[in-house]
Amino acid sequence: MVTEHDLVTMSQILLAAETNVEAIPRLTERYAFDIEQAYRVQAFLIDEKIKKGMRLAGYKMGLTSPQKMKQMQVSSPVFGVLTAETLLEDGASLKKKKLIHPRVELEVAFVLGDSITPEDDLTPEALAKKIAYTTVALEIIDSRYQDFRFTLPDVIADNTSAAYYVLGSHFARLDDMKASLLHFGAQLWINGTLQAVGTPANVLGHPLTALASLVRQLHQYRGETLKPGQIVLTGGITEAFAVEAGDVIEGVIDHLGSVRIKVSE
Ligand code: OOG
Ligand code: MG
Repeated sequence: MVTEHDLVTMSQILLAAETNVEAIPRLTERYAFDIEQAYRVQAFLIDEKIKKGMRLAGYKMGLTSPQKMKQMQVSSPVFGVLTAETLLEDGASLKKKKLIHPRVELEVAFVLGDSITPEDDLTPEALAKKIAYTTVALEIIDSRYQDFRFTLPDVIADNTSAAYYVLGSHFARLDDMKASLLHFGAQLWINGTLQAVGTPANVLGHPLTALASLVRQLHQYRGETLKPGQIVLTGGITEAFAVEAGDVIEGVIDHLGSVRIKVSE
């Protein structure tokens, strides 16, 4: 059994891996810990970042599509924390050497207009009313584990591989749209080549279902609720792709616009 002290040590090992840009062996090879304890490690890690001056911007859901679950061999949706400091501007350049083995994902992002608690009606219809804006996002993930391989507790402890994220510059209102998000097409382009296609429906049947899952898990593992203005990434629509210096990556979702990032050395 792991002690409280072990959980803090694990968060420090993960933070050092991130700072030193150096992959580490999976923590589950050294410590036996469960999902609840993994979320405690994640919380210690985030507390440390907040102490250093970073600010909470929202949350990310991960492993919410069959495409991602299959690629990572982990089949439970998980959540992580987004900081304001890791939000890149649309069109920005990402320095590859700051990361271990970055991959890019195409996602739907929500900006909340209202708070959301587990007592609220969490059906997609009710949740849609609590969304201020919806846009397309790219997430840059970077597992701190060797070979980008992990078990469920490992990836939760590692803040679900969060590194950077970019939001599109077009903010759509779901209720202004005639068509349903579920019928929109999504495309990921790398260097002008269509790398993958999908639809927001890949994400647990509806990205708003991923939001509902976040509300429940956040309450269960953190005792927290969502607040207006927070950003929520709902999880990769397709599998993730390795990024290389020189790449120009563009995500497009019908009616939500596009988002772009350049990768430098
Ligand atoms: C875990 C994070 C997954 C997503 O969108 O599915 C994730 C990983 O695959 O490294 O962010
Ligand atoms: Mg993601």
